[in-house]
Amino acid sequence: MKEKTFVMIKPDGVRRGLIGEIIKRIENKGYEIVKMKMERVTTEQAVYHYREHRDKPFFKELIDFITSGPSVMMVVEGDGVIKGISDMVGSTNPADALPGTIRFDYASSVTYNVVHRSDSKESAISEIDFFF
Ligand code: 3AN
Repeated sequence: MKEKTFVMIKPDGVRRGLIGEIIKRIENKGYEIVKMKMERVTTEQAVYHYREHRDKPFFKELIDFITSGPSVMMVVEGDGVIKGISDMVGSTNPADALPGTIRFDYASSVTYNVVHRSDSKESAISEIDFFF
């Protein structure tokens, strides 16, 4: 079933010149990028986006990082794209990510993990609505 998900190349991915590599993986898989923009996430957006982590000890580091430079935001469409992109991105902690996933191949830590992707149908709908 055709669906849409939200993907963001985080500031570490942009700084390290990984935009092309990540887009290539998405397109090679046959998914379609239907919207895309490059923008710095504001503090207000970051606090809302990561609200479920607001009481965690890493919250400030997370907000400082995600607002530290421009990110590339995309809406990606395809059959089963929410799970497909989650599988392509890999586990939150790169130490647990499988070889061949973006986070295994490029992420240096759980904070600097290169890409965000929606983790469910509900979050895909609300994140697309929030960022586009
Ligand atoms: P994902 O990015 O895989 O959806 P979430 O939503 O659990 O993972 O976490 C959002 C972000 O919060 C992660 N990408 C990471 O930057 C940060 N984060 C999550 N857990 C930790 C942790 N234990 N230590 C530091 N940062 C964390």
